[in-house]
Amino acid sequence: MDQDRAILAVDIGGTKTLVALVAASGIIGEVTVPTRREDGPDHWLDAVAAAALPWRGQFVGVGLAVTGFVRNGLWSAMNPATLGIPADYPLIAKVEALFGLPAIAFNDAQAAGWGEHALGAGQGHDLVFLTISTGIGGGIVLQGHLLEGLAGHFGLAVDGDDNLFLEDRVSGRWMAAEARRQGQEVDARQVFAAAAASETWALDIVEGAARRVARLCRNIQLMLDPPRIVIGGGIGLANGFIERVRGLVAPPGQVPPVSICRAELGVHAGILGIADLARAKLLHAGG
Ligand code: BMX
Repeated sequence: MDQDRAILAVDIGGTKTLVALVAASGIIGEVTVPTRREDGPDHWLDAVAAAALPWRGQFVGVGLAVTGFVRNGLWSAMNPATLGIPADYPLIAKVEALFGLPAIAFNDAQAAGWGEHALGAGQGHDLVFLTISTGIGGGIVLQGHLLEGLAGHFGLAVDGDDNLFLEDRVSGRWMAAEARRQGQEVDARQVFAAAAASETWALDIVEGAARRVARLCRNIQLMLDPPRIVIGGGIGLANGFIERVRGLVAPPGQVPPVSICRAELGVHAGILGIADLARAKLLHAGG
C-alpha cells in the first residue's frame, strides 16, 4: 500500500513551516506552524516533531525543504535577515536522530522547482521556479536535472550600487517595512488588500516589487532561456502579482519575453517536490 511508503515532508520557510505526510498518491495530511524566528533550529525541529506526532510509524523517511543553503547535510543562512540559521547546523544528523529514520534536505525553492517540474506547471519540461516570499528563492531544472548548491539564489543578487540584496527590496518583509516607513502599520497581506482598493501608497509598493521581479525574469531569460518561469510563494501568488510582473517584463530585443506562469501546486510545491526527491533517493533501493 503506498501509504506504507509515505514520507514526512517538511518545508521550513522564514515565516512558516509546513509539515505533511505525503504518499506517492499525494498529500495525506498537513499542518502549518509558525517558524518562531527567535527560537533557533533545535526548537524549529521540535515543533516539526510535535506536528508529526499523529503520523508516527506511518512514514519511512523525512524530506526537508529549507530556506537557506544545504551542503553535506549542513544547513546555513545565506541571508540571516530571511532566517537566522547558525552556520553549518547539522540538519540531517539532528533529524535522523530525532526520528530514527533516513532524511534528505534541499533548499526550499529548489525542492519546489522540482515539484513544479515533476507534478505541476512544468509538465516535465525545464523551468526556472521563483518563490517570492520572506526572501526570493529559485530552483533551476535544466535538461531534466535539478541544479543544487547555490544555483537559483537569485534573491541574493545585489541590486544597485548600495549592495543591498534584491530580496531585501521585494519580499514580504520589505513590503511591511516600506509601508511602515509611510506610516502604515500593516503586513504584506494588508499591503495587497490596500493595493486592490487602489490606495496609492500600496500600489507603489506592489508595483516596485513587481518591477524588480520583472527585471529578474528578463535576466533569467537572457542567462538560461528556460521554456517557462514558474512563480510561487506568498507574495508571488498574491492577488494580481504575477499579472503585474508579466505586464512589466521588457522583451529582450526582438524576441518575445519568457512565458511566466503561476505555480500550480501553490504552497504545496515544496513538500510535494521534497517528497518526490526523498522517495527517489531514500526508497530507490526498495523499488
Ligand atoms: C533567501 C535564502 C534562500 C531561500 C529564499 C526564500 C536564507 C535563509 N534564505 O534568499 O535560501 O530559498 O530566501 O526563502 O538565506 P523563504 O524563506 O522566503 O521561502
